[in-house]
Amino acid sequence: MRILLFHADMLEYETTRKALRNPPDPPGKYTGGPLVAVFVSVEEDDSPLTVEAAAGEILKYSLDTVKEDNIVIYPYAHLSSRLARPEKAHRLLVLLEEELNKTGSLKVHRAPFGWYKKFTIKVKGHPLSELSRTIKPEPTIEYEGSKYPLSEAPKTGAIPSLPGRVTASGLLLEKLELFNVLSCSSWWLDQFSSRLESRIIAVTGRDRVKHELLRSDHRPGSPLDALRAIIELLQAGPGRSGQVTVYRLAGCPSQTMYSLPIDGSGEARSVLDAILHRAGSDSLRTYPEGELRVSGQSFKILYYENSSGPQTPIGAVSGETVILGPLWAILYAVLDSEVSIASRGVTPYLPLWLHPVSVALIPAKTGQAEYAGIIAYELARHGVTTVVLEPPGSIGQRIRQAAKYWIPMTGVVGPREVSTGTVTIRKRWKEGEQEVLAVSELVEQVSSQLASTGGVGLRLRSLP
Ligand code: A3T
Repeated sequence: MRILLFHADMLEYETTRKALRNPPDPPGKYTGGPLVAVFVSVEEDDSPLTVEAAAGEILKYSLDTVKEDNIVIYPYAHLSSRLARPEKAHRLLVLLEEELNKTGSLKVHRAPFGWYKKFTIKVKGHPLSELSRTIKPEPTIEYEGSKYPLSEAPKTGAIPSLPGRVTASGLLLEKLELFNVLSCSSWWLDQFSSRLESRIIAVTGRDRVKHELLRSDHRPGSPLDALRAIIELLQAGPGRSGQVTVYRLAGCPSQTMYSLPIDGSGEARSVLDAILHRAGSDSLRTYPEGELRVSGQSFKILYYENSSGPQTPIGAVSGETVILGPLWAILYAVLDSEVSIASRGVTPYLPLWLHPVSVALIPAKTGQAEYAGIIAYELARHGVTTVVLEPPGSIGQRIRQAAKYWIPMTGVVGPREVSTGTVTIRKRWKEGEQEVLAVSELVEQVSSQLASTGGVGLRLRSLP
């Protein structure tokens, strides 16, 4: 999201004509001041989290910097070349208005969306009266009193060691490169958790997901510990019926938990099924004796189970609510189910929507690195996170490197691909096959598969 902030004596606008066929807001005009005018371009990868961050910036500017409580939000499609589609842009601007109104101490006006407008602004002209900000969608995390963007948060032993009850394939898990990556890098965990979150949003169809950062000294060592801590906080907090809540423990991404309402439509079950995409619902069980009592309320523990019996507790169920998590327990379950499938000789894989990196591009020689970079840029622009694995290393070595990380799609580009504008693609879930795709076909295929879960779209030079 890009914003321009103006501290002005006066703003006057009037809609002139429609800029969209069906503008979501009626036409209108406004004259007022003094005020803070916020010109906003909503960008493709913005989310409610971006809105939260933008509201924070606007409040800081208005209340602390220029001490002005009159705010106009002005949709302005000219600050970015990566604009969000109108429907999403409008939704997020309405959300921004609501966020600002939450303080209760501001007068907030939102100018009509989807119209051409004539406007006059009289900017005050003092040094801080014009400001521009780029708001990144990345959430921040608080750790030991300081705020960090998630990707720069201090690495805090990301996944705790295996809990008492080791899964049948637990030993195998520790041999997995992917598992080792997960246990030492919070980048991967953060990416997993944001994808899981997008999936939850996609399945539940709710775009109003609430984030709660929990300040707690508690670093739960077992999933049951973590569940108990979340339930206690849930009970202490205000009622949040019908809402999807994502709880993060400060500085500890692996402990992220999700609370979902069950409203008759089996949403939580669909989310779980989607997560354990090949294991199926019969791998998730509650047991009569598996009960967690917190302040008199009883929660049934939801276990992930494989062929050797109940394994990791993956959540708790009570009344109208399902609590899923912590994140690391969910990941254990997913990896465990894939590894048991792998023990039958099938290649394990994560669904495209869950894996933090969708495509690995492998230029055969440095001569094709630039072409690979262009494809990576195109993919990232469409929300597809891509890594380019450049030489040194033979093609085979680099294909194996991508495979160690279970990257769902690998594309090799050599001189023939460069001259024909194509990529030779291997898909992890279609072992032994390869297909030659035009770059546009690849972009279309991957981005449409990711569309329902909102890709992140990063371009990586090496694997974090
Ligand atoms: C104008 N002020 O810009 N972010 C913000 N606004 C958007 C977006 C987006 N991603 N997409 C569409 N109109 N709009 C006027 C000028 O006078 C809105 C916004 O109101 C924009 C209009 O739709 C056409 O793009 C043109």
